[in-house]
Amino acid sequence: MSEIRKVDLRSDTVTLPTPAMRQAMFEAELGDDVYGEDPTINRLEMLAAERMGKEAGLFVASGTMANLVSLLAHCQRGDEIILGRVAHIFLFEAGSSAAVGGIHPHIIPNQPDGTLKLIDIETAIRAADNEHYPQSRLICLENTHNRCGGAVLSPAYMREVRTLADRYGLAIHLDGARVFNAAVALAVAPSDLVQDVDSVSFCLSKGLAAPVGSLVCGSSKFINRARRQRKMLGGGMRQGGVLAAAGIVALETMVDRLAEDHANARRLAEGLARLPGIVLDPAQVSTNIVIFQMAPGAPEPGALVKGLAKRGIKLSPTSGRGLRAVTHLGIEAEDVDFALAAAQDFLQAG
Ligand code: TLP
Repeated sequence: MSEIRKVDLRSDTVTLPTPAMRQAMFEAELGDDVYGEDPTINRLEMLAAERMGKEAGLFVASGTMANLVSLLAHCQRGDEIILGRVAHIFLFEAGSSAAVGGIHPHIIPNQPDGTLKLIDIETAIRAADNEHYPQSRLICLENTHNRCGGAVLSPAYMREVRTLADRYGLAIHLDGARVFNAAVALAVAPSDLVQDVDSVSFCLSKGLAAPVGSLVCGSSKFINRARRQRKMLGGGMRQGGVLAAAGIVALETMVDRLAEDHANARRLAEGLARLPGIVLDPAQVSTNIVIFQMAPGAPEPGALVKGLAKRGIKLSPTSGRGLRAVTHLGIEAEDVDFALAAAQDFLQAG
């Protein structure tokens, strides 16, 4: 009996470290990071800062921790952050900024392209001299935008938000969990995409395929504050160079191949858009995330997830009638075609 093919499209977080990463982990030079003495972590932090065009970097356990230490380093208790209604920080980080930092989220609509309208941001900014209000402190953006189907924010848009933020004395944090996908899609250096933000977080453990870890980058002063917050959260890394070693391989060798994930996502989107009952505009897919809807009257998203699981394919429901499929290392064009054939089979046969 031939083995059933497995195609896991739930997330790019499911990627496994490459043989080169495992080798680098095995050979990593280590020390105690809480004394600042893990040479591999120090190297990764410098490399990350250099790629982002910032003064310093900080290695943390996850994207969630990267965002949290950033927000804690920017804000005091009672301060307000302005962010999109479907921002990852708002939807999927267990309310950590409020729970841990006493930070008040002020959510405004995300446009389908992941942006926040400048007028909406400006309207959300509080008058600084009115004691009734929390103090507006920070604008949070996300690039690529997860819930907006991997949408890419352009350097020109970032510049506009910077100009607005400067008028009101606000800082900007970018949740750049997938900022390398954005950079590859736009064919620009990541530093060009983040030059107008005060802090950026990005993940090694998504499309870049490292096993664990994220970075925060910003000014040296900001990173010193973030390092203290990381310590407070119990995130000191000790001999974490075993993980950082894989991160260095990720940054040095895994960025350019993200273009393959984008091509496969486009292939998947074009195929899905041709199937009955699926609502999707493939032109909206510019990176590795495909979000689509089941039309009214078509099977429920949960039924499609189950039907595909039986055929060896995993994807995730989002909300309402939505579903998400993510391409990544290990997903080839043939896997996409296999998933499309299975979806067609399910939609025809049930
Ligand atoms: N996103 C995960 C899930 O949490 C939904 C995924 O599968 O996409 N920012 C953004 C934009 C993210 O997409 C994620 C992870 C994070 C932050 C958090 O990263 P981790 O999972 O490392 O805490």
